[in-house]
Amino acid sequence: MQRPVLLGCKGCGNAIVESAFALAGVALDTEEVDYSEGSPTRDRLLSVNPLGQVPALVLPDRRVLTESLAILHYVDDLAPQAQLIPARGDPLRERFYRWAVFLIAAVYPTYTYGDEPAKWVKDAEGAKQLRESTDAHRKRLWQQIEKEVGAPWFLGERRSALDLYVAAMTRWRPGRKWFAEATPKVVAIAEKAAQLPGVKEVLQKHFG
Ligand SMILES: N[C@@H](CCC(=O)N[C@@H](CS)C(=O)NCC(=O)O)C(=O)O
Repeated sequence: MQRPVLLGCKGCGNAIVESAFALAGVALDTEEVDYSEGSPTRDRLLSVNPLGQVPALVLPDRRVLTESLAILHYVDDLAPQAQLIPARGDPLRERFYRWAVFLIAAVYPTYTYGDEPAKWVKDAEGAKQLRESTDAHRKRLWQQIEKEVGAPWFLGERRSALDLYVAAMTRWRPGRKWFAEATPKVVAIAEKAAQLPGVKEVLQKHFG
């Protein structure tokens, strides 16, 4: 049977959805692309996702799914036993969505605009400021999350895909040392999630 193909790059957000596939035991092929301007694989990525972002999933019938949360829904539909998203009627469902969308809509864009700030502003001084302001904003967002998380998982006793976001995103800027000092509860969740079957191997592959 043909498998879905996940376009992504080493250490990128595709690690989150790859972890979900692994945890759910759903077979997947991966394809390495580099989203940078001028890269030899950028045209391929744009042909799948005109936004030029990963993760992007191509289903066996050629339908395309972009956006990590949409892809997680696809996996959750195939394998609800993986406990990625609290089901309808579960009182934790609203909390799940609040914080999943917070991670995607508030935290993730600090990278979109901060990773390569020169793309968005006129000069080097503007780029420096944008990098600094998005880095500082991200720290405030994570500190807000630190006040909200449960234990041992983000939602408390119940595991969810939020733990997979945290496991991958705490490997990004501002770096593990900052997270350990400023957000120890978040890091405890990340470390626990990194031991989940399948997830461990995916994180090892992406982050060493
Ligand atoms: N909202 C998207 C964000 C995806 C995203 O920003 N991915 C980064 C890599 S981790 C990317 O492709 N950056 C390149 C760009 O934005 O041009 C999601 O949740 O999947």
